Amino acid sequence: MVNAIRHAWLGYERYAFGGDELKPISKTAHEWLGLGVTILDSLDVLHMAGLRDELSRGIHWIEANLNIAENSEKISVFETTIRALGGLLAAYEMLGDDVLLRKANELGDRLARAFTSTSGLPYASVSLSTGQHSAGRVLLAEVGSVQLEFASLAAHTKRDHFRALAIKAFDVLDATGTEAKAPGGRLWPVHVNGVSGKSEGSHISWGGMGDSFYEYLLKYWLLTGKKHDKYKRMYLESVRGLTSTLVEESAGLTYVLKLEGGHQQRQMEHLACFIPGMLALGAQHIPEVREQHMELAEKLAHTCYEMYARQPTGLAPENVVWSRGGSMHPADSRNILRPEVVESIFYMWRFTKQPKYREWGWKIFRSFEKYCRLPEGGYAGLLDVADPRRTGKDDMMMSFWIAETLKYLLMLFSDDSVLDLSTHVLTTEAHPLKVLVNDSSLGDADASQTTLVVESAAVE
Ligand code: DMJ
Repeated sequence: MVNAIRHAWLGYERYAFGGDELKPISKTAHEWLGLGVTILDSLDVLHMAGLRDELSRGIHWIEANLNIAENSEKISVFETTIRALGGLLAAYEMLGDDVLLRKANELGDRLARAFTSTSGLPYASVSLSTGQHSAGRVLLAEVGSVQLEFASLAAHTKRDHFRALAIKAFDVLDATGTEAKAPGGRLWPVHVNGVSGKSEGSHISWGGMGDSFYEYLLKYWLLTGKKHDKYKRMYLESVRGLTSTLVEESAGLTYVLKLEGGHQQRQMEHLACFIPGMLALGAQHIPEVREQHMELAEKLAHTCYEMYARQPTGLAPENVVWSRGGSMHPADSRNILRPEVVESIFYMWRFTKQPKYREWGWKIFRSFEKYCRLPEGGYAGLLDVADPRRTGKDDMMMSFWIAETLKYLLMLFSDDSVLDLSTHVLTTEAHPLKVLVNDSSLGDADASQTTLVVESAAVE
């Protein structure tokens, strides 16, 4: 796995260093955040993989070239938070290099200008130099997946307003949501009015636009030492909504459907395959649902693996549909190197130690090697996973390929000591953040007393 991480990084370094992402076929950079985001996203995994020279070149670039204050385009608050801020914070925790925290603090200050709407929900995009921002509708996953990074930043900088700004979104969203079939179940439409904070429309999805909001309810509760039971409650309500309203079984496969205008869509995105990992993680910490959530996690992990195993390339499409006859077919045949399936396989391995999970992960890795690796450096997504010929690549190496997909694979094939899940929580971009205790939100009188200490033996 270390070889794969090095190969991906060296391709980026050779052709796109300082750009956001590598276009490995045209051998240029793809720009969209203007932050050299592959570098920020990769630091922690370079460290975990022991790639010291590569890591020090990345840090040197940050010191010399990461110019946050001159970044004038409006950029996504969510993507910048999960990839850039999360990457800086996790690397700071691992390496203790002050330059990383200084950059994180500066980035946090500039992103904070997006949290000025009347509802308190962050605007979708903001210019880091001018503070100009977008307006209008926001997405559930975007406003509901910045809380871990901002809470961790608050603890490290002892500036609690970062945490307070981000947590507002959860509190606003707690006043919305729709009832699910089961009593006590709740689901949240993916569109939210940025001004009023109210849900809009009836599009409900645990895939794109919704996904990491649900993940962050659980993970915020874990990150803050399991003391904010409100978020555990919201998490359990959401899983009750999921199980009662969105889970179906067909031809031996359990899957998660979507709702559009009240109608069921039997379509499951690769993105939704984070769910088994999330359920398995939650099950370790919430004894009253352990058995039920682990059972569903196992079934969904199997479906997600089958999304890979049933393709001629051994790689999953972006999404699949279930036909009337009950079988599963690709709907969007691309594979863009996403992590969610190996993410869930990693959690299932950690918590069950069943060898099949390593076998699944290895098969998936071999397929990525066979179809996506480019001889001169880097990896590219596939245009059609049903086409086993070795052409048809998409000329993109997304930053989450190194940050997430290869990191989850590295952890799957390493000893558990590579990352202690009782003292760390992995963000939605797979950046490990230390569990916080004694943060000011826990009722301590003085925010300046905020401390960050490692919580041990948190798994019950
Ligand atoms: C990543 O940036 C994050 O995992 C996000 O939550 C969803 N999309 C990509 C990976 O697919």
